[in-house]
Amino acid sequence: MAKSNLYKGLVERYRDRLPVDGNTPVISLCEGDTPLIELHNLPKSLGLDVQMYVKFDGMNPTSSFKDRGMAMAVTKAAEKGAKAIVCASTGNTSAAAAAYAARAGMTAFVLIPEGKIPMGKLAQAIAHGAVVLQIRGNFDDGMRLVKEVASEAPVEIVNSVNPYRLQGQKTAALEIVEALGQAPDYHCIPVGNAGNISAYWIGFSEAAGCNTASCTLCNGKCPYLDNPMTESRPVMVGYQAAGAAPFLRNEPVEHPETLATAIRIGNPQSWDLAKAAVEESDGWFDEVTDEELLHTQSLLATLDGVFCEPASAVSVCGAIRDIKSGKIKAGSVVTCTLTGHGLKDTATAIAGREHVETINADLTSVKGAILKHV
Ligand code: AN7
Repeated sequence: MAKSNLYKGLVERYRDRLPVDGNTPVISLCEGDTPLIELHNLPKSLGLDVQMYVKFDGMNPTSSFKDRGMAMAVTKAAEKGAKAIVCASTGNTSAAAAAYAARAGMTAFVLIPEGKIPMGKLAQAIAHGAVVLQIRGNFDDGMRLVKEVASEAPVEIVNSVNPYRLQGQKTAALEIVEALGQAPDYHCIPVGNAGNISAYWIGFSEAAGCNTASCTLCNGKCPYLDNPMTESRPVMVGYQAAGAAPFLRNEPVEHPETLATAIRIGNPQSWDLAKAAVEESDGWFDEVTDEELLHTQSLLATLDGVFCEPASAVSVCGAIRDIKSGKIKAGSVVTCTLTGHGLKDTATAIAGREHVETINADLTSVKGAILKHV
């Protein structure tokens, strides 16, 4: 048989950069290899003098970036012979955990905050057969319980406190460097539990052959020092929703609130790693309001045809503001992660908008409606 060119997912793709060997049973749904889309109309219509790209990680198998980390975490759980995994989640982690557990023949237990995850994400967890435990509490309560229960029951934690999650997620940064042929000048990213910004920093650092304290597996001694893919690392900019912005307050937020439910998190687990990423890169954290992020979600969808979920839009939302103010310098290459797909949460996307006209089923009415708009 001819050699197959089938893409087999990021663990195979980056096997030499991930903690796997020939005996590791790789669990994959062909995650990764997501598009890096250059925005044309949005920067033009806002008069932004930068090259702006979005890494659309909503184009993963369960429609969020979580698949990258989950592929690696479930692969390592399978290697250990685990039968069950557990996570707390604002929705996307639970969807990914449910799907990868199904693929691995494991049971997924997911703890979600009651009434605070969108139907798309809940449907995924149910569809893939996870045991869905809705708790009377928020994500941070769930996270605490997951850590406690994992020491008393035979389950592997697959939240990003599991270092294999970050190893899987670093591959997004590697893909960006490969696609651009260099590192971007700035990388903008939504921050909730703060795993992803930490993972990108590991990836960008590895790509540039630099040490970073954030790389928890190589303990600050990068094995790729002699083999860099690019010369520089980007400035890392982390954006949070204003009602759930512990990095701006410099302390946990007890009652986080935002319409961007994915990042409704007050006590980020990767606090130190995310801080280090921002400090080492001369970057910063900032916050955007719900109104601003929903407006940006709509701009992306209507101007450039990219439909991301509300939490994802905070990266582009913050970037727009910082480009306008000159904090992000004119002429820069700016990449923004869009962490999840808009179809995850359709209710929030269309709330309060005049989106449908009802007309009679005759030619006059259809023609009249069209002529009104052109
Ligand atoms: C769309 O699913 O924490 O800063 O439990 O779903 O790495 O936490 C989701 C997080 C951004 C924040 N965008 O990433 C969960 C969960 C979307 C997300 C984030 C999340 P981290």
